[in-house]
Amino acid sequence: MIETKKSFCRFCHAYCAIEVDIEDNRAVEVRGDASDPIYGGYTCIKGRHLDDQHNHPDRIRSTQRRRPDGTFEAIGSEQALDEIAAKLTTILEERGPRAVALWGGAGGALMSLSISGDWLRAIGSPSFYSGATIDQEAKPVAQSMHGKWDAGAHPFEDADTWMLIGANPVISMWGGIPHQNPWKRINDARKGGLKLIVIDPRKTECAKRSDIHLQVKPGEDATLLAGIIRTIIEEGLYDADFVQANVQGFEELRETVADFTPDYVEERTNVPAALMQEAARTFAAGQRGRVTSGTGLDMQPRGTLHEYLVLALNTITGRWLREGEEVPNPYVLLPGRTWRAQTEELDPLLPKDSALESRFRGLKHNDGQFPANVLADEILTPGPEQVRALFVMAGDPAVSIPNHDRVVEAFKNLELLVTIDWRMSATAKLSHYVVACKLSLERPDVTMLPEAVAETYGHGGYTVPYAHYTPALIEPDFDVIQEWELFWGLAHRMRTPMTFRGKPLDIDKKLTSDEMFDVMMEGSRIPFEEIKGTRGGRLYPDASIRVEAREPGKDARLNVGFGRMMEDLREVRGEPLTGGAALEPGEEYSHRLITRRMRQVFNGMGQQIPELMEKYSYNPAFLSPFDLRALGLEAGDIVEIASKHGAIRGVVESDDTVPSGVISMAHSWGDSVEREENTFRTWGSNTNKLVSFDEDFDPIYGMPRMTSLPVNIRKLEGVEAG
Ligand SMILES: Nc1nc2c(c(=O)[nH]1)N[C@H]1C(S)=C(S)[C@@H](COP(=O)(O)OP(=O)(O)OC[C@H]3O[C@@H](n4cnc5c(=O)[nH]c(N)nc54)[C@H](O)[C@@H]3O)O[C@H]1N2
Ligand SMILES: Nc1nc2c(c(=O)[nH]1)N[C@H]1C(S)=C(S)[C@@H](COP(=O)(O)OP(=O)(O)OC[C@H]3O[C@@H](n4cnc5c(=O)[nH]c(N)nc54)[C@H](O)[C@@H]3O)O[C@H]1N2
Ligand code: SF4
Ligand SMILES: [Mo]
Repeated sequence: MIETKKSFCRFCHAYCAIEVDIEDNRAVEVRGDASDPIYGGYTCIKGRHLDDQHNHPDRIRSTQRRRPDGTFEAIGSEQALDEIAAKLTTILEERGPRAVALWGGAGGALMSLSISGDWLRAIGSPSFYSGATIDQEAKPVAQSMHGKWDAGAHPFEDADTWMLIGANPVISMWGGIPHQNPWKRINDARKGGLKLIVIDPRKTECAKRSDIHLQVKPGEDATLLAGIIRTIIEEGLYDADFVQANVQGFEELRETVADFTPDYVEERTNVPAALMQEAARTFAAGQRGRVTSGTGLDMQPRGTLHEYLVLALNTITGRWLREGEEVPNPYVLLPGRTWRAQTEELDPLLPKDSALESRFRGLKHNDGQFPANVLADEILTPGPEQVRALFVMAGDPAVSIPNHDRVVEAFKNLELLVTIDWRMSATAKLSHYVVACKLSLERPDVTMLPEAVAETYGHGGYTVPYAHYTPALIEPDFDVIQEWELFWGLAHRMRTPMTFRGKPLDIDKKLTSDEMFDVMMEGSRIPFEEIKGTRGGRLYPDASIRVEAREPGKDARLNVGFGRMMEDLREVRGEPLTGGAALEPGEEYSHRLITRRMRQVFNGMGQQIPELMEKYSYNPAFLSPFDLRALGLEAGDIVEIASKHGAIRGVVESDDTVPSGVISMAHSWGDSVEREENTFRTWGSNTNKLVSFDEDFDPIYGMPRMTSLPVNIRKLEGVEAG
């Protein structure tokens, strides 16, 4: 008999509300839940194939242990935990806690991220690494220099203008447009008069729906943003009252952007001066709405400066909520708080003198982690600080991080590599133990991540007070565990006293997942019992929660002229112009490689599911039809793409959304490691062989140039690709 149950999809962070048909303890069909108040039945192709992920023939149904000959054998999870705990005890005794590291990946739920971090702290190790430092760490770092407006920003719902930079929400479910059916959101809002401005080198799905598209040259957003800010200031289009009452550093900003004249901006960014000015005027003329951004802005060098300019632009145009306004999302699962029309001054997230140093490139521990930049070197380089054991939780760093070859060499060098995943990822294949995990429909969960993400990144979560609790829908009859059980199981065996969310965790009595959530949700604005008792997603509005007045004595101001950022901007103005794709005069590069997200996958997730691979089973190298002709190429041809740091092979595809001189490709493809060189039609090409941590990286969190990367493209004849 088929039974239909409500849940939410966790293939990506959008958490769409779904209905799942279950037959004999197996998911057989997944569709959107049309009754949900905010998703309204929306899903994407990945979500509709969630059942194929759960029932995948290659799914690992028990923990795998590596044999000396490199093959794997199934063992029980309890035995694996005994063995891992024993090995770890030896490493900790011989080397100390810093030798044990953790990679927190993008496939993890909030609970697993929380407990894995708590466990690492409990064993005394600072060696936490995650995708954040090769993603959008620029956002919290920039905010720490600018300050935080306690009441939050204008929501999308009542916006009359929106500016989207380096983000493509209709594909990524990220970047500032609410992630519940962003396609429809944009169309409906534009019908209501919204003016959408998109800044992206590519005519993306969002750019096609914009009123103004600034097709910036990759890597030149600092100049473009400075030009927009200059236009707004020079023409007196800023919110003078807000600036006077709440802002500092305005004169420094005005002086620093003064040299970014429209002509200079046009010459450097390829955006016509008049169009840049029109975008600035259109944005400033709006009363509601804001500028938001995605990875395209942050993966260039100077991501922090870019995000700082985004904040400055929002601030000088007064895009923050004022006293008396209703708080759009006063949170549901996070604790309730007051929302005030005042600035919270933050401690700048610059590595402190006292912070632990990595041994490489002057990078330090910051914001609770070491930069991904140094992970491979910390493993490979002998010394008392050397990392000898690594836990990979819901990530695949063997393909997702730059300096691919060095990362693979490092992982092979570890004494203990433990990965928890549902499949044999590239990292799993290099591991000593691969702990088989439960998948989303097999565990209870809550929609807390979108609330927490909004706190950290300023957008990306819910803009309305929505929450959804789902019980586990399926009870697997094979030996899979949840991530938290791995870390609890180690603490239990190694007698490590630990806390969970700041409260002592009993390491002798194992709670259930639901009981763990009870601990996690203590203090939620709406009692967790009420949320748990509700089937499906629901809104928990409270119109009485309004932005309150500034507290007496709270006189901090939002800072739009932070010294270090102004210095960086002056440095940008001093850079030589190259005209072409090269960064330095005299270098020869024909194209800049830019990042891209593909609808069918979420980073490396989905590449294993045949139903998702019908259009592309690899990541094409998208080029403009003009460039294809100029290079003597046809769609389907094989090319070599070479940066200063490495070369890959790929399959070209014609794409008229890509401008000439640009190549657009998705990351986290290529699988592994021991593959034949020419399997890129099956497995894709790993762009992280082109990116290097060694130069051109952010000095605060080590993120290298991952977009706007100069490359050359060459046709390869006679290469057979599988
Ligand atoms: N060149 C280049 N590199 C990039 C980027 C880029 O744009 N260009 N983007 C960067 C960004 S933004 C990110 S976030 C990182 C991502 O880097 P990672 O987080 O390291 O990579 P993912 O592919 O997201 O890995 C997710 C893993 O989780 C597994 N998984 C899925 N569901 C579950 C589950 O329920 N439990 C467990 N335990 N595992 C699960 C998947 O099988 C997959 O192996 O990559 C970064 N790397
Ligand atoms: N379907 C799908 N969804 C995903 C993912 C996925 O792999 N697939 N990955 C998830 C992850 S981990 C993340 S972090 C988010 C990211 O979400 P987004 O940041 O929205 O990611 P993208 O869709 O790649 O959009 C980035 C845009 O930046 C543009 N860009 C590249 N270089 C430049 C530049 O120099 N300047 C400017 N102005 N723009 C530039 C690209 O053309 C692209 O359109 O998406 C998440 N959602
Ligand atoms: S956008 Fe797609 S993958 Fe993401 S949660 Fe919704 S259905 Fe799942
Ligand atoms: Mo990401």
